[in-house]
Amino acid sequence: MKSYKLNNQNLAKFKDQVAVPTYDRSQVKTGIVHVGIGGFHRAHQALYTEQLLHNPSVNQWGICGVALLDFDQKIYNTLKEQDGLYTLVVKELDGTFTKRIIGSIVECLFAPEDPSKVIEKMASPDVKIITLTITEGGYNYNEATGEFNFENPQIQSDIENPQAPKTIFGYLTQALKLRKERGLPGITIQSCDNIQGNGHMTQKMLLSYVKVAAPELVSWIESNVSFPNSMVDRITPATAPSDIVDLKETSGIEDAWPVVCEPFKQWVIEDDFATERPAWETVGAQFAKDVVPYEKMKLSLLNAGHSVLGILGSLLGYNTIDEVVHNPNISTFLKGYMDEEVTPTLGTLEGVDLEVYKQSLIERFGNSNIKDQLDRICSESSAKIPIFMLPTVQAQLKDKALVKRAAFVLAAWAVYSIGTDEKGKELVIKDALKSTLHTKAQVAQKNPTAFLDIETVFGTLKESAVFVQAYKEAYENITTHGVEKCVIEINNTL
Ligand code: CS2
Repeated sequence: MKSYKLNNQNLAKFKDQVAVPTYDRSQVKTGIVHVGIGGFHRAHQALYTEQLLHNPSVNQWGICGVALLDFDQKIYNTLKEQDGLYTLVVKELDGTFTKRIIGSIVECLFAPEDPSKVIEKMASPDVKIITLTITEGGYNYNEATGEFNFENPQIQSDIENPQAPKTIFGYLTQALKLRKERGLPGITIQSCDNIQGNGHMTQKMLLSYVKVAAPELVSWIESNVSFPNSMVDRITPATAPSDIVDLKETSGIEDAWPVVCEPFKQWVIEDDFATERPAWETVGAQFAKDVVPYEKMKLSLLNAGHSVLGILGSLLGYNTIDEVVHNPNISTFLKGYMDEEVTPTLGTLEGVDLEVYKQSLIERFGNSNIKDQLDRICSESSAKIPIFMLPTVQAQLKDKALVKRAAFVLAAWAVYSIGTDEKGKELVIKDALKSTLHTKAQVAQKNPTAFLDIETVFGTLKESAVFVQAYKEAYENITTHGVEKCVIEINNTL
């Protein structure tokens, strides 16, 4: 099949192959600045917004995608080259692929190249919402103190050089300063990261920073900026080189960075916007008064479920989530974890059938077309575990209830952090705390609880004698018998 580069000029060539934007992109104004244009944003919010822009009366909600870190240069260059266009490939359960070219990212900025452009854009009167996918670690939260981490050298640099920020907190502060000085209306800052109370977290962290960096701004923010919580969901594995080739060969689209994802998607947003907001509910999102229960359910079942499968599966030598969940011993273990250690902490969730939800997760994890890599799941575990798993452990400990499976997974993480799987193959570990995890994991070989000393991850968990006992037992068992035998034993006895 003849193929063409994906860009504005060639867009019409693809319309017989896949869905393309049929609205006039040149007429779309930027109403949203989004920071963090990775796969998840492009599979989720940018798609909802794409669908919205097909409504002829909507042209004010185009997205300006901001690449914040040096590391993000590649996606910036790609999107710039492609006029912001990219292909979303949904890998259906039956093995077919549904493809669609997305045009909702109408502008792109690379922050390290020119910070002032990003600050000006965030301060533009047309921009009503700044959305974020900056990852769990991006919020600069210290698990040990429960506070903002002022020790971070980048934060110190932002305080000293406010005009050339490096972190999201520096950018937001400068932009809000301009908005206040120019007498502009308030703005909404909406987190789309996997964090319990992600809006509250953004608000708390930003205000902590502003109190030190620009105290005169605090009361303006308190009265003019809103921080809605939201629950976001769509499994989006990393794009594989074969996805790029496949798209070119089957649809004639030369896209340097398409996004692949599962069919399921969900977005529940707290209806708390400072000014106008897009009618995302017309394209499948839900607006709710209180999203906290939905967030809790999703983080502690889906995301924690991923971590369980990722850590155990990596030690067993698997590569993708579907492979692990198709091992019946592991899926029974996961089901036990969900039913006996997570469900009791969730209370009643109005309008949600938890049994159906848990079953649907096992099915989604089992989608063998999307090949969700364990390396992706286990990356940055030091930021994920405290959010996905530890609140559940703490709640269970408080109720004097079961923590055995969670303790087992955390002990397995300590073994994983040594750096090789059970067959001796090296593990690819990507984590901001990689060297600390590794050092503690090595000490843990003689003294297993040394791993729990990492306070920024575990907080005060090691003070629980009940937990420590379960963890130590699990550690000994894993290193003596291997993960699978232990899992079978737990499945048979609990
Ligand atoms: C995953 C998430 O990163 C992870 O550990 O659990 O990226 C997950 O795929 C998404 O949150 C799904 O909505």
